Amino acid sequence: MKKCVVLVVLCLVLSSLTVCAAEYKAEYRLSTVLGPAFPWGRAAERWANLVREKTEGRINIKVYPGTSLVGGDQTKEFTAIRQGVIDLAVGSSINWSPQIKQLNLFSLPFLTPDEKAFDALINGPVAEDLFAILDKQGVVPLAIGENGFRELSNSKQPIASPADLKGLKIRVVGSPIFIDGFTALGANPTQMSWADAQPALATKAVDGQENPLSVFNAAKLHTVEQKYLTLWGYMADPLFFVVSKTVWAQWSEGDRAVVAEAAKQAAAENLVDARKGITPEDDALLKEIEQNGVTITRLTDEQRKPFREATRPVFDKWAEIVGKDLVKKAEDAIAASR
Ligand code: X2X
Repeated sequence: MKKCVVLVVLCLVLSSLTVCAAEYKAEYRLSTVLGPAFPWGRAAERWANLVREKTEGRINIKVYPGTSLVGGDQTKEFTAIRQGVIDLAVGSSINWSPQIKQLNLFSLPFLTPDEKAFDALINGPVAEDLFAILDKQGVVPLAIGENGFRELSNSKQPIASPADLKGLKIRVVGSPIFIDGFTALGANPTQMSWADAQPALATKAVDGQENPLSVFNAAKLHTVEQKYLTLWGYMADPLFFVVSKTVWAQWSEGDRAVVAEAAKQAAAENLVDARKGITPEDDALLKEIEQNGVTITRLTDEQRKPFREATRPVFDKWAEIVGKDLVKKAEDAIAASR
């Protein structure tokens, strides 16, 4: 009799384990644009490793950089999460803006003056609103990190005024707000994926691009003719750590908590990583870029003004698209951060 009870219990345990195993996938696919040479890719790896460790391998996440799950077309990443092609992502607001117009908030030219202002956006009521929007769109948002302030580089000349930008062919990212912004500044913007951008710079098919300094340096853009860099800080793109709702529903309550906690930890570490070496206290990354032969132009507030004025109509047009209330909330949060 005793033996029988033991056997029944054993069967129950085993069958529940089998059910568990059937519900969890052997591998969960996490999409990013940049790989582990960059803060962005490191953040994704960190998230995956923390989850693997803390779930004792129950949730096994593999990182797919280069948005390889959507053939490198980063503007299709968000749709692919909704369609179940991608299980998790650490994604930039810029790449998801074609599907979620409110994410263009971060791309409004010169909305966000510095990291303090950026922090006010990713921590307060603005982030809450955006999380609610993402949730409605079919993903579970868990944390926000940062790609970084996007600075302008080119192969032709130092840029200190919109006139210097005139006619330059600039590679821009997925959302049409960038076409509008660079057109307003007199440049000739052309949209392409990150994968296409590097060969286009190398062959001088385009003159310039804009990306955070950590990306500029790790991608060695000085080796693809990018000799001039302007620090204008016209926007920074956040990175959203999300899980597909379908996948989320498969996980136990306890595992969800682990995934959420790990996302928060990876995002907090990413903020430190993404900002390293580009502050007045620690400018090691900037020095390295200069040592690579790049001329850096640092815009003064006065020099930034004509850029801001030229892009104001773009700001106003896109504030309507984003939603006036959300923009007002963002402006209030930034003002309070001063
Ligand atoms: O494509 C870019 O420029 C990048 C890597 O910064 C983004 O994915 C937004």
